Order: sequence, then C-alpha cells, then structure tokens
Amino acid sequence: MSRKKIALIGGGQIGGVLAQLIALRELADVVLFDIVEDLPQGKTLDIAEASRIDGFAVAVNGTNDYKDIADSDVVIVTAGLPRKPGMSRDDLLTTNAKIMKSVAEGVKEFAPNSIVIIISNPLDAMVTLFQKVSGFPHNRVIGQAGVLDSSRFSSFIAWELDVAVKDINAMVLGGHGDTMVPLVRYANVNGVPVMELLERKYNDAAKAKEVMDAMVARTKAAGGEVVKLLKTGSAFYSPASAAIQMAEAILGDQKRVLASCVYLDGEYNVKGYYVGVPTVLGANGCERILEVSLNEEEQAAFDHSVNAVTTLVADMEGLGF
Ligand code: A3D
Repeated sequence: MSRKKIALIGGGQIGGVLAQLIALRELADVVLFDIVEDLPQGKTLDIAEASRIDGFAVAVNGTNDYKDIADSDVVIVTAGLPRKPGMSRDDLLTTNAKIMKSVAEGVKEFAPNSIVIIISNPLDAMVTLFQKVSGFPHNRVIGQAGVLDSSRFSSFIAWELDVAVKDINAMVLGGHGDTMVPLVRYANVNGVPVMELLERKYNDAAKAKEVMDAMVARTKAAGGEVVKLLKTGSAFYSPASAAIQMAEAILGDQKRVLASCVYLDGEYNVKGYYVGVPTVLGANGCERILEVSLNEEEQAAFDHSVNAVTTLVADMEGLGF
C-alpha cells in the first residue's frame, strides 16, 4: 500500500510546523510548496535530516513547482501574509485574495482530487475564494478555525477549573473574527456543564458568569493576544496542530466531530456562505453538518457573526475577486 500524500502550500511559520508534525506522526509523505526559492527545500531538508533521530520513514520534500503536488490526498493552504500588531484579520484581504487565487489555480491543475484545508486569513473569505476559483465540490474545501478557537476556549476553561484539558468539550462557532461564538451552554467537563462547576467553585452565580464572560472575551481575542506578544507574525504552533487534527480525521476516515468552516446550504438558516459550525470529517471531507439548537441569545450572536462574514465576502467581491 502506498503512503498518503499531503501538500502544504505556504512554507512559512505554520507550513514548517505542519511539515514537522506530519513527519513525526508519519501521517503521509509531505511536499512543502512556496514561491520563495530555496525556502521550502531548506526547511524540509532540515526536518528530513532528523528522521534518524525521530525515527520516521515518510518523505519530506520542498518545491517551488506546483507539478510536485500531483496526487496529493490532502492539501493544506497557509500561503498569505500573517497579521502584524494592531491589524485585524480583515486587513489582509486584498493581498491574500491575490495569493489565494493563484493557489486555487495551481491546486486545481495539479491536485484536482484533493481535499483542501485552508488556514490563510481572513479565513472565511479565503475559503470562499478558493472554492469559487477551483470549482471543487464544497465538501472538499474546508476552513480551519473552529478547531483552534475551540482549543483555546477549552484551555482557558481547564486552567480556570484546574482539570485536564482533554476532559473539556467546548466549541466555538461562527466566523473566524472578533464576532466568533463560544458556545457556553454546551461547554462541559466530561458531561458536567462548565457553568455548574464555576458556580460551585465561587458559590456565586454572578461571579461565575463574570469569570465565564472573561474567558469568552479572551477566546475571541486570543489570536490578537499572541500577535501582540510575538510582535512579528501570528500564532503558528496551535494553528498547525488544529489543521493536523482535521487532516488526520480525513485521511483516517475518523468521522470526528470538529468545528470547521464549511459551506452552509440552508443549515443554521444560512444559505450560500462558508461559516464555522460542527461538522463530521471523514474520507469525503465534510461529510455532514451537525445542527445543534441555539437559544435566542446564541442565535443572535451567530447571526451577528454571519453578518460579519457576508460583509467580508461582499468586500472581497467588491475588490473584483
Ligand atoms: P508566514 O510565516 O508569513 O508564511 C506564509 C508563507 O506564504 C510565506 O512563506 C510566503 O512566502 C508564502 N507565500 C506568499 N505568497 C505565496 C504564493 N502565492 N504561493 C505560495 N506561497 C506563498 O505566515 P504564517 O505561516 O504565520 O501564517 C499563514 C497564514 O495563516 C496567514 O494568512 C495567517 O493570518 C493565517 N493564520 C490563520 C489562523 C487560523 O486559525 C485561521 C491562525 C494563524 C494564522
């Protein structure tokens, strides 16, 4: 049986970590593509030369030629500029839309049967554009945002409650921007509602709500918090881990329930837009969208987030994309 193949488009900060994680897990052979000459070749040579130490047998190669991504099962796209301090994700729109158009054309020509995970920002618009330019079926073009945003929310809850983070189940829906919607009511620790545990901890419902509101606010601003600390570029370890979880679910046909940015065709009362919702990821990419009931407040927050996405997509279309 031949090994699976993952192409990484963009050999920057996230692309490099992705290549290393794939190798360490022996998930697939890796081809790292970038337009900068020698950069992907240098990074992959460095990673491959650790194979004796780490004990992996997959091939890890760099390239500046789209031909080398042929026969990829999964393509993960990080091509595009990251944020600088003070910038919003949406400030990246014009530059990254140009890049995404060229990436979609390259992937369409050389890896036409692949399942594509987009990470480049502004996420919801970049996924929309990739699908439009490539013409790939919607189930094969998915955005990574919800896995990371949910992991950040889960981490804050675990640290607050002093319990293992792997026992936290918490999801973040909506667009990947300041309007994202951490679902507080469904957040639980092995089935026990987080709010109940917070109320017990503080013996005060108002204080528990205050603590949760702060964690929700930190989740929404978590990307910016890292940008501010790094000063050059944005988060790259955790976005890479998030995309790897999605790629593993797809390559292993795991049917994982993960928040992903997918095309809604009437689900959640949204038609024709890519937005973050709970999905089932398996061999066919996004195999199903899970609809969970939202109360009035959650629905209003979700609608507000969808509005931000539709405005962003309209802005992109206004720029001629
Ligand atoms: P960075 O280290 O700058 O890497 C981007 C790479 O893209 C560079 O090596 C560029 O040379 C390359 N590139 C530029 N143009 C092209 C092109 N036309 N074709 C192929 N490669 C090209 O950035 P990064 O890795 O830190 O971040 C990559 C993207 O991910 C940015 O847009 C970030 O905003 C975004 N990001 C998303 C999340 C999400 O959770 C959605 C999180 C963090 C970063």
